[in-house]
Amino acid sequence: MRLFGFIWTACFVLDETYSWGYKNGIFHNSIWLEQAAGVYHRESRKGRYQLTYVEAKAVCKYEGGKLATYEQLEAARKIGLHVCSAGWFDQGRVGYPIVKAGANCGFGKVGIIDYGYRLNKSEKWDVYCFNPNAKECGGVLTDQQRIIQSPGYPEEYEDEQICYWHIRVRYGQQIHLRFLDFDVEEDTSCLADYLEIYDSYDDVSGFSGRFCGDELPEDFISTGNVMTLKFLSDSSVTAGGFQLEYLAIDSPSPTSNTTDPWSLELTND
Ligand SMILES: [Ca+2]
Repeated sequence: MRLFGFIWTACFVLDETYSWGYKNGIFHNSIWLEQAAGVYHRESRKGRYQLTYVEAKAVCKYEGGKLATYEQLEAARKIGLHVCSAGWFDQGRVGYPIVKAGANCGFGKVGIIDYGYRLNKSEKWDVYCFNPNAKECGGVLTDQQRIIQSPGYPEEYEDEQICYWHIRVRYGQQIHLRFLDFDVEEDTSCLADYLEIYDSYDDVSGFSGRFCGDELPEDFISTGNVMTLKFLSDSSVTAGGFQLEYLAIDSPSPTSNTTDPWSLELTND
């Protein structure tokens, strides 16, 4: 069944297939970006604004979803989906959800920035899909200490997961990350499934590492009071998942050695 769907999609988006490509016999398709309320934004692996309407529909269908409707996109926006890229949604409409007004995006407006129903369905945009069965994970974390784990842990994570954890602790603090368990589909460049660390509040700047396989990554301490973790799994082959813990620590002053209890634990051992 899965194979049938795969073949059907592969024929449907043949051009895309070449650019997305196979790797180790696994079909790697487009890139998951943001997700909220079952709505997620995708762009082609070729880059931004590369999907016609037909291709956009095929991208959603391949993952068991559909193009999002205006109402679904608005519901997702209301809980924080903010994306500065126009994508196809239901009935050949194009737009994007804006939560926070900004000069560079959305013409200073808040809401669905709606380009309307496109007459030319060959125009190329990104896409907004809806799949209520895609498991949600991630979130904005502000606790002083917290365990973070892959969806479904200690069970294996599922295919096609995307999780963003944005950690923000008090100003003047840092975030000490410690891995407790780690098992993510192994692949030489970690292109299939991976966990990424960003020393920043987004996944644009501050890239600090991408991890897969079953070797426990080393501890990581943020520069400032924010950090982002991104977990992505592709459409096949899962693994045991991961569990890690973060702890907010007071940034060491130039005169004292450290105020990080985890470092003290290590020293005392
Ligand atoms: Ca995988």
